Amino acid sequence: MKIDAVTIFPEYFAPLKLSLLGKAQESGIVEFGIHDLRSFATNVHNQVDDTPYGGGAGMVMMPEVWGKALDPLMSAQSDLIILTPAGRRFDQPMAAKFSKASHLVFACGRYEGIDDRVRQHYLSKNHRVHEVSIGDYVLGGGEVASLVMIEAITRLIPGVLGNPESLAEESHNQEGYLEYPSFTKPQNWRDIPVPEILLSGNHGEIAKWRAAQAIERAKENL
Ligand code: 6GU
Repeated sequence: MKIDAVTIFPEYFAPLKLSLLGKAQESGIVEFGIHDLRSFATNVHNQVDDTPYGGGAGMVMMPEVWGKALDPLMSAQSDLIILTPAGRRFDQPMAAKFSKASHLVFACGRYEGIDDRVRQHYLSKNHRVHEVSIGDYVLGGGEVASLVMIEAITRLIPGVLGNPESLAEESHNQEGYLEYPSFTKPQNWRDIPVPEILLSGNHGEIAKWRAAQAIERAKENL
């Protein structure tokens, strides 16, 4: 999979070198391209935003610079993801769908967002365009949201996780991300023992107990 991101803060994407994502890149399963939006600015001050038509607070990112950045990236294989708190909420099923894509382009908005004609233009050229949010809170920009999405998506690509069984087990529960509580050594820690059932070796009963615990935990965290 190829993943491109366009941003005025390329340094935000330094963590892509680490851990799972770093290894996935080294092994050639994913390839990242990080592009500095400002390098596509056309005016002398490298300005990428301007005041909104119709008035109001904040600044809006200008379409011309976004067009220049995105045109060379977009092809028939591309899904354009525009990060915005007004977008559709990112979840595990969406991550699973994007993990089957061949090319993702993340457009990281800052300020009050990107001139809407950028979205309209790529839609009109028959590209797949998605406005996505990662949750009901407002971030300073789409960079961190992109990182969240990239991590959730790439770990679902075959070969990225060292142990494919962890993926298989996750998708066992229909939600795909409901989890039971986990325990490891020692058997007793600060007077808290590991639940007896987990030491029983009875895999049928353990599976039942874990399913019940997962539901209990989900209720508590509602
Ligand atoms: Cl994608 N962008 C911004 N700026 N804030 C957010 C978000 C995205 N998702 C949740 N909050």
